[in-house]
Amino acid sequence: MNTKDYIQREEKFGAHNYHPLPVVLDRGEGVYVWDVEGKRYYDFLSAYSAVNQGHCHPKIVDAMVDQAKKLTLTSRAFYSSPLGEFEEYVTRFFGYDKVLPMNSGAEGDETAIKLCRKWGYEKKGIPENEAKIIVCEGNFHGRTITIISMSTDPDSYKGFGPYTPGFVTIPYNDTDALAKALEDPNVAGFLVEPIQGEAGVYVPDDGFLSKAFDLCKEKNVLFIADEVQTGLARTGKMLACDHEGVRPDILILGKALSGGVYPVSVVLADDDIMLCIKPGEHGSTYGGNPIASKVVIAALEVLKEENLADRAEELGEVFRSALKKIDSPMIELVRGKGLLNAIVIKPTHGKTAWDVCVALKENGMLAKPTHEHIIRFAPPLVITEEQLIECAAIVEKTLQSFQ
Ligand code: IF1
Repeated sequence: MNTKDYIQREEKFGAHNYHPLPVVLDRGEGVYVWDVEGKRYYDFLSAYSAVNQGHCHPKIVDAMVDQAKKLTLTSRAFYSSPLGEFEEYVTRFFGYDKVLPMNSGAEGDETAIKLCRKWGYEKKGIPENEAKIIVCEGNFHGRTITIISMSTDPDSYKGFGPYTPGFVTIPYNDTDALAKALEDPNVAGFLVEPIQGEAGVYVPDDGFLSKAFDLCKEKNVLFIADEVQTGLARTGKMLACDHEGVRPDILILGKALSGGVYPVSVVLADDDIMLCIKPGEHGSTYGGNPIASKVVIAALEVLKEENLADRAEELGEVFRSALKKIDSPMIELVRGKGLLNAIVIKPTHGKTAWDVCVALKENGMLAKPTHEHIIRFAPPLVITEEQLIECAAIVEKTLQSFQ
């Protein structure tokens, strides 16, 4: 079978809920992936920042395999030996009283929304069913009905109504609009991405996060950070909020929490918030399972041992300055933080970001457009400076091939 055969089989038997680049991946190691024809690529998507530690990191894979041979799933009807170890490790790692483990990032956001509403009723005294959560235009927090009810992107919400009520939308990076929205006494929380990934690596002004946090505290509103994509060393700090010294009241993590080997998400909060959810009020069959518990400990250890946040900080500067040196009319601008970067493409001769990504693939580099004119570049954080420079040269060669 060749690439075309694999694609045709997926087309025939799989739902058409994606439009992948025409490449069929078969193996991954570190910053590289290989397709079914044996061609090697630099992975500049990292499964949307789930593979920060590099593909198939041996330490994380070993943790998964070892636990998988012993005990994989108990459900939360019983205690299990790895769960407490994971809970202690993760809460100490991020400095919170408690952790609530789930599976996907969307489940992490849904959990945070339930937790925030419950806190609003029990602790802030908001009238039952009146709690509101402020969100930003251009947000992406997942694909469930409640989460798309917050979305301002028709591609996310059109055709899936009716929608969950209780969300107020303000422009991103706008603390005046936030201050105004916070005047409503029924607001329980402000849910925000420290950098908007899907919106095209939209980095807010310096000070936005800390100002927003202060405004929320003035009005007894929970600051909820969705760090599913920006967290875990990706932006040059362990959390993107760390750039401004902001400690979210509720922290949502996913993706690289498991180094891309297993779906795990968590919500972290202190007791006065977390204990608003009582036994039997929330959970999931796989939430906090033994494999997830061991995998997360290994994945977080790798981030620390390999100093991946500092690497992302340093190499991000190198990469952005290399991209800014590229002489191409197609590059409108370069933006990002750490190793979460993007270029905004000015369509030239009718060529779009998609065309550029197909050409990059031909040149041995995988990236994906977000919206029609932005290309996100997010390699595994284990990439070396030499490899990064080589990839910037691939971007230059590819863009110049369009002239
Ligand atoms: C797909 C986008 C990125 C996220 C933030 C929660 C979630 C995500 C900030 C939900 C997930 C993924 C979903 C993935 C593509 C990717 C994505 F293009 F969809 F928007 F990264 F920008 N919060 N983002 O970025 O986590 O439930 O997916 O585990 O294929 O839909 P999830």
